[in-house]
Amino acid sequence: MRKILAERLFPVDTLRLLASERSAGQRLAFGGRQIPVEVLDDDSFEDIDIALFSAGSSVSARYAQAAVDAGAVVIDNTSHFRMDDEIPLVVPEVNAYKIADHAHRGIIANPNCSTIQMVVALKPLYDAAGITRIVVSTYQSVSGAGRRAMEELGKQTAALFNSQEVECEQFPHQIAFNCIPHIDSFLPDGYTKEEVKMVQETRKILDDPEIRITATAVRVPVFCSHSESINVETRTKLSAGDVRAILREAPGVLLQDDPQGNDYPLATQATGKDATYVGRIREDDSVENGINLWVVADNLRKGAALNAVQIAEILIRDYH
Ligand code: 11C
Repeated sequence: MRKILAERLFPVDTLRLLASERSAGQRLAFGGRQIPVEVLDDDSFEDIDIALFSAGSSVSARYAQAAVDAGAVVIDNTSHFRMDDEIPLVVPEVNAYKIADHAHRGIIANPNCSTIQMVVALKPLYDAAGITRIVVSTYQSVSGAGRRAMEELGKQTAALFNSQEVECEQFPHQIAFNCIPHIDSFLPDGYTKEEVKMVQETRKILDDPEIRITATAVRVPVFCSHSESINVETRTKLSAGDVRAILREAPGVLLQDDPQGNDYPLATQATGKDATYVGRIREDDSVENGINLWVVADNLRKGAALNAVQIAEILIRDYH
């Protein structure tokens, strides 16, 4: 978030960094200065206009209201408020108009990273032809599970090359050279919470509770950027050429679809970039109006920090 605020020249007057006792006293760089980390408490938000929360659901549950009470607008990166009917769930390229609804509760929710890149790619198709059904399988990088998970992939890879035992702490199984069909916890119906988030959040953001959606979320040994295979059924027919023409003009999307030239979205190339990359566009002849897409985005940028900062940019541009 600090990096993206600085890169985009966000007009920051004062930046305060709030965290737990454990991090207090550290100094972190911003705008050529070293800013001390302070301990978060109920009085932390005096004179704050925008509070970006990204410290887990329990912290948002405990402190978001304190920020609102002090006069700040909260942009929350956790899942805590996402499905609350009074709280807008926003991806600026898709439903920026919903930012107006922050007036009700003073909070705007940032969706799950896997949802964000899917709706950026699908909204233009939804507007052009309607969407009746989505089948999505994800290939999610370890950075979605945090810094320690990234370290675990590195350590396991090194251990395997040195014929040493692999230790598993962040994932239930070895992640190096493996794919784990398990992200977040399992629910009684056999789906994971990550999969259910993709279903529920997509319906809320596209404002269409009728869309049939099913998801399979898989962790893969990639450090950064999530990839998704998306099969979509539209209400009216779109050819692969139509989809390319629509997505070429779509906000936030970069079309990368030249399979003959071996050119298609890749996690390694999307990392550090802001766009949602779409390629491998094909008609699915097994159903009447089917399209297949391969969608890749940097989960830490568009999937999290960038989306939050884009919301903040619209807030200060249009609402203050
Ligand atoms: C992952 N998508 O890759 C998750 C991380 O609801 O904000 C983000 C979880 C969330 O593990």
